[in-house]
Amino acid sequence: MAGPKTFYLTTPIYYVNDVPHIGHAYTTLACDVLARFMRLDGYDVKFLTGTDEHGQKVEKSAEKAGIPPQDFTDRVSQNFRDLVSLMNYSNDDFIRTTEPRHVASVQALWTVLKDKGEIYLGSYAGWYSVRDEAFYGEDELTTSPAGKKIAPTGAECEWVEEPSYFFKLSAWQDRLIAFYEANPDFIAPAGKRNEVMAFVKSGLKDLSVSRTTFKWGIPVPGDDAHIMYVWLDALANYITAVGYPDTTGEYAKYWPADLHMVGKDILRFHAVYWPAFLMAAGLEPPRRVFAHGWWTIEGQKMSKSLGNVIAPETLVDTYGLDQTRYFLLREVPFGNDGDFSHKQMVNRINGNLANDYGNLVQRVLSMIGKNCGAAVPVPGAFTEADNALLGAAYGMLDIVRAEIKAQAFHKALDAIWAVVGDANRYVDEQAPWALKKTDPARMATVLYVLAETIRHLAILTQPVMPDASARILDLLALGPDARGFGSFGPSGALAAGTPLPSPQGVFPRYVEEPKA
Ligand code: ME8
Repeated sequence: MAGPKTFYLTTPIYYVNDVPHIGHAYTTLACDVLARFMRLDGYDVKFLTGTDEHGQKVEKSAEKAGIPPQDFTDRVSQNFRDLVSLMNYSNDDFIRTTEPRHVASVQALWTVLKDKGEIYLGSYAGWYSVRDEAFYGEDELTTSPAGKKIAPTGAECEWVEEPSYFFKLSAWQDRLIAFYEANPDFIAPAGKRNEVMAFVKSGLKDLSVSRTTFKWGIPVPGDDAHIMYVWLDALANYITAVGYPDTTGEYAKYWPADLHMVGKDILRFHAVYWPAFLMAAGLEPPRRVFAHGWWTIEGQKMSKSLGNVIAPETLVDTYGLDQTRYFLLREVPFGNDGDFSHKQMVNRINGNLANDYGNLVQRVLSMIGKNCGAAVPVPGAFTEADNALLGAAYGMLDIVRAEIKAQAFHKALDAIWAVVGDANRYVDEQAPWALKKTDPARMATVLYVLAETIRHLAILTQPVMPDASARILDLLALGPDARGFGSFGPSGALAAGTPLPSPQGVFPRYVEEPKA
C-alpha cells in the first residue's frame, strides 16, 4: 500500500554574517505554517531550514570579528537555531553548509556536472558584489558620486580578475524557457514569473562557478586552488538534506521539492541557476519557487545605519509569539511588500484576536461553564440559522486549503475570520443569555452550535497560532487525535455531556505602557 503523500519544503539558508531579523523570521514562519497545515492534512512533510556558511561575505565578517571562520560560523549559526525555538518552528532538519554531508553532496554534484561537460575552465574578469555574492555585467551597474560601481540592489561592486570554472548557463536558455512554459506554476507570484522569463529570454551568459582569491569554501574536486562559488554550494543544500548523492531513500521519497520559499531578492538564483544546474546534472528541478515581498519598518527600509532593524525577540517579548505569527501573515498579502507598524500590530491584536476571536471563545465557554453544568451542552434540532453557521464552519477547510496551497496565507486567514464574524453575529442574534430563562433547551442548542464552530476555528488556526489554538482545543477537552483535519465536520462533533475545564482568556488585549 502506498504511504501518505509527501510534501518537501525549504527556506533559504541564511548567511551567518549577521543576526536574524524580522525578514528571516518571516520566510521561515510562512514555511512553518505551510508545514504544519500539510501535516494536519495528512501529508508526510519534510521541512528544511539552515545556514549558508561559506563565501567571501562570511569570511570577511569572521575577519572583522577577529576569529577563525569556522568558530565564527558556529557562533552565528546558533542564533538561527535559537530562532527556531523562539518562533516555535517545526522544521524537521537544520542544515549547515559546513557539515561533511553537505561537502560530500556538493562535490558529487560538481563531479557529475564536470563529467557531463557542463563545466569548463576559463578566466573571469568582471564585477562582483560581496554583499550580494553575485556577478554583475557592466551594463547593469551605475556609478556612485564617489566613483564606485553600484549594483541594482544598491550593493557596491569590486573588479575581479582570476582563473575560474564556468557553468554553461548560456546553453540552457531555451530549455529553461521550455521548462517554465511546461510548468506554469513553477514561479510564483505570476508577476515574478514574467520578470524571470523576460530575463532568461534576454540572453544568458555562462556563469562563473569557482573563485581563487579567497579560501573559505568547498574545494573544487581535483583542483583545490579553486573553491566553489557560494551559490552553487548553497543551492545544493536542498538535495544534501535528502541524502544526495544517494538517490534512493529520502531523495527518492521527497525529491523534487514541492516548494522553495524565498525572498524576492534571491529569486533569480532559485528560478534560473538552480533548475539549470539540476537539469544539467540529470536531476529533476523543484516543483515551485515562491518569491515573497520585503518588509520595511514604519515606512523605512530596514538598515543597521538607521538603527531600525527589528529582532524577532523584540516582537515576541513585546506582543507575544502567536500574536506576532498572526500579524506577519495577516497584515500583508503574501507576495507583496509590507510595512511593520506598531499601530497596525496593536490594531490586529486588539481587534482580530482579543475582540473577535478571543471574546467569542470566552463568551461562549463562560456561558457553557455557568449555564450548562460545565459540560458540552445537549443540542436539540437545528434551525436554519444553526445549519448556516455550521455549514460555514465545515466549509472553511476547502477554502483555506486552496488558499494555503497557493501560499495566499492572508486569504486563508480572511476566510477563517469571516466565520469568526458569522459566529459573533449569530451570538448577538440568538442572544443565548436571554434564552436562559425563556427556553433553556434552545440556549443549549445555540451554545452547542457555537462550541462546534469554535472547535473548527481552533483546528484551523493551529498552523498559524499553535499555542493559542492548543489552549482553545484544551478548553473543549479535545485530545491529540481530535485535532487533525480528519476531525473536521460532523464526524468529529463534540460529544454532549463531556466535562469541560473552566475557561481561561486566550488572547489578552495589548495595553500601551504609559510613557515614563
Ligand atoms: O540570501 N523582508 O541569505 P540571507 C523580507 N544565503 N524578507 C527578508 C528581508 C526583508 N526585509 N530581509 C531578508 C541569502 N529576508 C543566501 C540564501 S539559499 C540557497 C541561500 C529573507 O541571509 C528573505 O527570505 O541574505 C531573503 O530571501 C533572505 O532573508 C535572505 O537571507
